Amino acid sequence: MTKTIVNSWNEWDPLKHVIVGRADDCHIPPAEPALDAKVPEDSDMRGQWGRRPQDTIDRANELLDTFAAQLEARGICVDRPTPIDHSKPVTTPDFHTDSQFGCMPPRDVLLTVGNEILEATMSYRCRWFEYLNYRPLMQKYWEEDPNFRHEAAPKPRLTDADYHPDYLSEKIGVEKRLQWAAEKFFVTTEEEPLFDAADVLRFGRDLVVQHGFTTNLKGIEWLRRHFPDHRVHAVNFPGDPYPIHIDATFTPLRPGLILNNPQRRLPEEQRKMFNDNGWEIVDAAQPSHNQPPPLCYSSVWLSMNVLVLDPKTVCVEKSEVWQAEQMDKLGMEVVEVDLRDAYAFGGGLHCSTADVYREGTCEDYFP
Ligand code: DAV
Repeated sequence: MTKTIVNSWNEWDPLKHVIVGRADDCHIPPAEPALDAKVPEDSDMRGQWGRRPQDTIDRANELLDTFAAQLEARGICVDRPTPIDHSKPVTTPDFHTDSQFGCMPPRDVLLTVGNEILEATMSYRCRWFEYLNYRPLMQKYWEEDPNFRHEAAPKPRLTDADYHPDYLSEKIGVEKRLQWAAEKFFVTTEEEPLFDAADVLRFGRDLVVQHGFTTNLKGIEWLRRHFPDHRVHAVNFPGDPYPIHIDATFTPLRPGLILNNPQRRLPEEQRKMFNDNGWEIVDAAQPSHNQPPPLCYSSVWLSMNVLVLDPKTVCVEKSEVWQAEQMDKLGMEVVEVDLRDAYAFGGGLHCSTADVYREGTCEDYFP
């Protein structure tokens, strides 16, 4: 008898098995082009690097462990990665960086499409070896599930040719950044295919991919050729001056309903597939906070970085009361999860997890 371990086609079918990241040994990596482009100009992180303070690691782990236990209490199987030593440098024939990032957040590295888990190329040098944190799990799934496809996208060179030097100046200013984002002039060049898994949203037969700092057009074309049975759609959100990862911008909750960040609206001409098929795109509620927590890369919009457990149930961060209220109005049962003190490690509830198994099959929502 064969056992199916890996199966997940979208962001909302009933979740049965998931990976939750760990904060162990997470580092703030030294400066490098694509990472610097994402750190807001007024951030407390500019110029800092090294291992994150132990008390923040312990606190984040406490919250991640509690989140995992909450999921398990709902009958969801939870796996955890095995941290490698992130203080080790990354040296290849093409580049060197003095430390790595961590084993958070798994959503950035692992893209689950059906019976496949694909390791993304990544676009930060400090994240080049991040997949190693998940290899023990990938090997286990591979041993136990004869249909599991474990795939890795070609490792990129990540030479200086991958990054636009214009983004390396200290002070660019938000106005200039917004203009560049509108022109789709991002920090990464088209030297070679680059993508982070968290730029991809799964809608059954359709994959919606954000073109931004961490995913370039060649990365999207690579995904198109790699998944020939899917339709792959490139989207971009001109209102975001630091566009990385789609999951604090565009959040499908169930078939027919998507939350969109009101500061990063999907351009009208990219809405056709949703409009034509009766999907509703609603503005997400305002975040509860004016500032991200200390030493955090992400924006306050982690408020909408929710984890959907099934089309009627969603995990929302505990302090995000406006987002929870909106979910309630949209007919979703809200599960509160305390995770804000782990945001600094790379993101919210969606980021901190990666799908292994959701019930359901590959459906065509945009026929
Ligand atoms: O709004 O800073 C964060 C997404 C993290 N995966 C933002 C995007």
